[in-house]
Amino acid sequence: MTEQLKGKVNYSTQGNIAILEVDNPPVNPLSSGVRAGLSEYILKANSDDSIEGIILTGAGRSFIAGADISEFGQKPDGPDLHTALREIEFSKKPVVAAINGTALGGGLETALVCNYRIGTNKAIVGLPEVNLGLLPGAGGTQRLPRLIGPSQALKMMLAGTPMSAKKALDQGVIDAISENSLIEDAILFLQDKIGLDEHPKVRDKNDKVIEARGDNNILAEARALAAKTRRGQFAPGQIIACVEAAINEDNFDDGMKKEADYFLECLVNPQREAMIHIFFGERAASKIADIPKETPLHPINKAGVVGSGTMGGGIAMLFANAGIPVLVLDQDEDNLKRGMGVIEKNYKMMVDRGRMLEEQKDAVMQLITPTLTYEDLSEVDIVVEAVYENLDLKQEIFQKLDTHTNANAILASNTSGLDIDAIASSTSRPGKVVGTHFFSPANIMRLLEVVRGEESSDETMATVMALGKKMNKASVVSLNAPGFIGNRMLSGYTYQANMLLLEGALPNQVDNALESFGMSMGPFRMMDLVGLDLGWRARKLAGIESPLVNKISDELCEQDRFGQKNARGFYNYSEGSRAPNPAPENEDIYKSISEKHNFVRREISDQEIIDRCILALVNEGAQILSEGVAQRSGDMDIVYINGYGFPIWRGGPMCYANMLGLDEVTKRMEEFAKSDEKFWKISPLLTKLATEGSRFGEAPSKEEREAKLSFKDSKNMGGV
Ligand code: 3H9
Repeated sequence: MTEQLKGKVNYSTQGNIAILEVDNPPVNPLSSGVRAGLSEYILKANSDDSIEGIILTGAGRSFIAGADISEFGQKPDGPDLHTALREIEFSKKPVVAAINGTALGGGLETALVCNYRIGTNKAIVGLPEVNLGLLPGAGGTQRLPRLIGPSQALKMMLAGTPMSAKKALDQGVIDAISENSLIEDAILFLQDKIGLDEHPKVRDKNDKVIEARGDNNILAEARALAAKTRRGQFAPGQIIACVEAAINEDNFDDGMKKEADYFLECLVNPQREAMIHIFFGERAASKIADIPKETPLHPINKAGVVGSGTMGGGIAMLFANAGIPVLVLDQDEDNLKRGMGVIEKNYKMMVDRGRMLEEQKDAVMQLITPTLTYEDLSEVDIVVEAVYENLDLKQEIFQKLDTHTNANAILASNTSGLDIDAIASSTSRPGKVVGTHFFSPANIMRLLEVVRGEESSDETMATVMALGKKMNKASVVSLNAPGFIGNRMLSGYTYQANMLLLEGALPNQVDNALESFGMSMGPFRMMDLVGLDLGWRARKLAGIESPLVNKISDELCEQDRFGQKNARGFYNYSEGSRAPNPAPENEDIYKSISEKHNFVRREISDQEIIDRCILALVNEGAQILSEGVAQRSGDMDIVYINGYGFPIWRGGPMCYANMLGLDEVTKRMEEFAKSDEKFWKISPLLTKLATEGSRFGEAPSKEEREAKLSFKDSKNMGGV
């Protein structure tokens, strides 16, 4: 094998069987050396007369994790995958895929060109390309429908979620599960097949696709599913078109040609770049630049949660789902009972929706134990405090935790904005104190902001990041600065939405514009959901006059319109429904407040709405980056996609700005600055990158480099 190629395939023999082992750690993607190795060794096994069967497997924990994602968008290098797969498919000697771990994307597609597939009971198979803005482009859209039927194949490809070995066996994706030694079982399996005149090829199994011809429901259902679950995405339509070809083309290779054309269209679509940016961005975000990879982790075998409300309950579920026994503490017995009831109800809902088996529910519920006393927390390795936002109360709780937990336990606060250092100062172990800002509902939302206090130790940070991974969270580190990353950026976004309302737009125009941009919920629907009265009450309590930007929402509160909670806010809600209906009765309020504050209401274009709200995120993001509050621009994209409903196919606000061009971004901001100079102070980092013709996260400018380097030292507590 040539040295420059990436990854390799190991070749060995056991009697009359050749074993090809893909070796490209950590997860064996189909990089250039793997593609070359597969071709070379299939040919070698075929030309060796002593060999009668071939096993294809993977080294380590993965079979093959798919195509090498880092190659997309780069100049093609080395032999192509289709050649290697053809060699396997047309091998004279039978080939069995011995699936030892994850067989994803091109990995499963490789298994589908083998004559047989056998997996361990830990094997995972799937075609997740849709999550990268792609379609299975190595024959998956043509072979999977032939194997399991177009309807099931479409569901699997549109969901992009992997399935267990057991499910794969039930559906016919694999032929057998090995309960013992996979290679030994694969050899036995093959010995049984050697000598047969013919070995099955998935490409020849036409029954299921022919049966689907003329059944319009299959494609219509897939389109409905894609519209519901993948709004705005390009790849799902392409996947459906490929399966349509699998159903209707008489010749398998004609379907393959269509797949290749549709794949190419995905490849050049900007959504592909955006979604792959998120794939790598999520993995980058989980690393902390100045904390070595080898940092020892504090083992988390038992956890505690203080507070049994919505957040506390959701966090307890996360521990239990990760297999970690958890104590839920509340000082009020009724609250605790209610909280445990809500947890049970949430799990029951999952069972009812087929997302969990009854016995799984019983198993996780067994891991959650209610308690009324701090003494019970003496053995836990971590506690997450999740009570309401009040510094005095949190400090009091942390003092108790410091007294009652063992000295090594990590103490985390789920605060969404209080100063972690102030909380840590109430303990004797500030190095063990950290912020874990989960988003509501914690058991569903993927974002976790891990807030690094002045003294949070490397071990504490590394342990919490690893815990986040175990909980399947997208974890992002933020320095301890007001609003952390997400809420600080959000303030400019909602500011702009409120100003647009004062200037002449209506809530549903703003919401519709941003939802058609791809946001999962417009800002006014979001404000109604959160409750308009929170800020209003806080201002009243503190005797603060409403700032201009809140004049309208505060007036709505004065008129008893608090949002969804009392069925009227910016919108009206029918009883028991969360669907917003226009509230024309509010329009007089908007008009009179605008007039009172000297705004001449005007027509505002949807483009202006999108630009002002989204570019406000970008500008604050650039500022956060230059202050070192976030480590890298991609982290802000991860925050916005996983916590704030930003469309994944746009790659997050910073990626969106990159794609728009930073010079164009600054030009539009300069235009807005003409009417609101105070708000539109363009971040010097953004200006610098735009002037250099650079992008966020790419060829970092001096400022961006320095921002990263100063991450640990910077602690700007100002300027939300
Ligand atoms: C495809 O197959 C297209 C074809 O249909 C058509 C072709 C013509 N490539 O996630 P982890 C890296 S598209 C390159 O932390 P885990 C990853 O960046 C592909 N690199 O591990 C990370 O690097 P680093 C379809 C990859 O155990 C390291 O490996 N396949 C790839 O939590 C460890 O990753 C997929 O979409 C790759 N394919 O999870 C599967 N995969 O250490 C994508 C991973 O530098 N992969 N890396 O940060 C996964 O879902 C998970 O990685 C997996 C392991 C479940 C496999």
